[in-house]
Amino acid sequence: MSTITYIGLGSNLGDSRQILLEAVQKLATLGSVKTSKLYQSPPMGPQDQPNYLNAVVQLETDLAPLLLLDELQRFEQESGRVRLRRWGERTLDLDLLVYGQEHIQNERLTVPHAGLFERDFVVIPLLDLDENIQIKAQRLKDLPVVQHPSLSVLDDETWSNI
Ligand code: PH2
Ligand code: MG
Ligand code: MG
Repeated sequence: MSTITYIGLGSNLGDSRQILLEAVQKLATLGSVKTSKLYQSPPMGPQDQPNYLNAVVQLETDLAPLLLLDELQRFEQESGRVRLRRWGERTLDLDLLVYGQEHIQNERLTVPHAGLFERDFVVIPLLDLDENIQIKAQRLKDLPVVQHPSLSVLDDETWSNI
């Protein structure tokens, strides 16, 4: 039985657009994917780091949550992941945001992702994929971050060619 999941993609080191493109192609080996628009977003956390490219992928997959997490971490490593500091610059970040309706809390994983509701670079791309999406009974389009987003669209849904 397959599950609808959402994966957050971020990069602000290296050729970020190419890195995210390759990440989408790898995610497509795990199930069927749809991509949000591609965004440029000012850094949350330390301000002395480059802007991020951000997007969200909807992935319908048969993988169980921790097996999916293993794959995401493998893809991060394969991209030559560099992570210099907490909330700091990185080559590729793949965050498991949502896994069906499940609430998961263990030493490796918190799903739905903590802090999701405050991050415009996650909420706005999620709304591209499902304008009526609800997480923990919260309609994302009603969230305050939707009113004054700080991110800008770099490209429409066709950026990944998927
Ligand atoms: N990721 C971080 C820290 N800060 N800022 C933006 N705009 N986008 C991100 O994806 C991001 C961030 C660590 O994962
Ligand atoms: Mg992250
Ligand atoms: Mg992460």
